[in-house]
Amino acid sequence: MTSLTMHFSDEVRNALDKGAPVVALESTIITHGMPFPQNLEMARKVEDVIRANGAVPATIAVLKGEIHVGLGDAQLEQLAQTTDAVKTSSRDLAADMVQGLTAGTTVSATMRIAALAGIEIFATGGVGGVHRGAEDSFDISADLNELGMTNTTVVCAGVKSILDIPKTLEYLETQRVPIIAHGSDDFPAFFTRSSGCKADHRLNSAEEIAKAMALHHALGSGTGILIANPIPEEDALTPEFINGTIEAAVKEAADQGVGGKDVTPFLLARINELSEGRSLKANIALVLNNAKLAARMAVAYKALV
Ligand code: PSU
Ligand code: MN
Repeated sequence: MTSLTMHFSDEVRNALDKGAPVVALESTIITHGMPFPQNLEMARKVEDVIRANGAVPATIAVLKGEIHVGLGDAQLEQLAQTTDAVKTSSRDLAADMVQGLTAGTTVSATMRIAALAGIEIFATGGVGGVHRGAEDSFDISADLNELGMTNTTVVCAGVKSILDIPKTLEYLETQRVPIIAHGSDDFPAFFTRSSGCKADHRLNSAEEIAKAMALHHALGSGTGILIANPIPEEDALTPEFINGTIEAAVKEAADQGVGGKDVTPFLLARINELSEGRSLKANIALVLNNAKLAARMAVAYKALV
């Protein structure tokens, strides 16, 4: 029988042993979501923000076929620079590990590993969702099904309008995933503070969200929770600017026949290029904002349980 080994950094191991607050971080955002060197700068800053807000960051990745929970700076730097990392979702993990691959973990894979490691909260930028035209392509991110079966609370800034946002929200309802907006009535659209869709619930503080997490767990719900934290006003892009860029990128992907797991990385890279870096700047700002909320939630949650 092959058993699963996970490597923990000392910092994360100590924190988990003490029952101290820990926040998980994904790594597809590093390997496939942003270009070097901004990806490395972002990854380091996110960890600093989590520490500054009282929690320990646990960046999760697969390095040469092995799961790591908490990366040292040299590992982070290497991952940010590597050009042969694959993108691994929860269903890909086993096969990628057997082949000894290095992989950025998507939201679904990171949730799965965080749950196994005993980490309740995970911060990222955006989650995957139901793609536009899914009625023909069936392209629905595995992130949504993982949210429906794994009890990890994911803090994001909503989803990008590269996706069909109303369908994504409907799908999450079917999966019994609560959607809670932080300090807003609206579900945010990543670069902008509103998608035009209402969020099901609004909670205004990390403490309230932590209480909801504890109750959701006590109810035996078994699913994840999606916390939608709008991008700060001063970092938000205007819908007029970003929507044109997104439309152009979506059209290019269709014209070039981009499919499967390449769709999301292709769109992220093209949006960044077409917006001349403005989307990347906003993306980094919202990830830091999510890390801060997630760290405060982790502190509040540990005070409750
Ligand atoms: N959306 C973003 N940035 C990202 C991703 C999505 O705005 O970096 C990444 C996340 O890792 C997410 C994955 O889990 O893409 C979803 O990929 P797919 O759509 O192929 O399921
Ligand atoms: Mn897909």
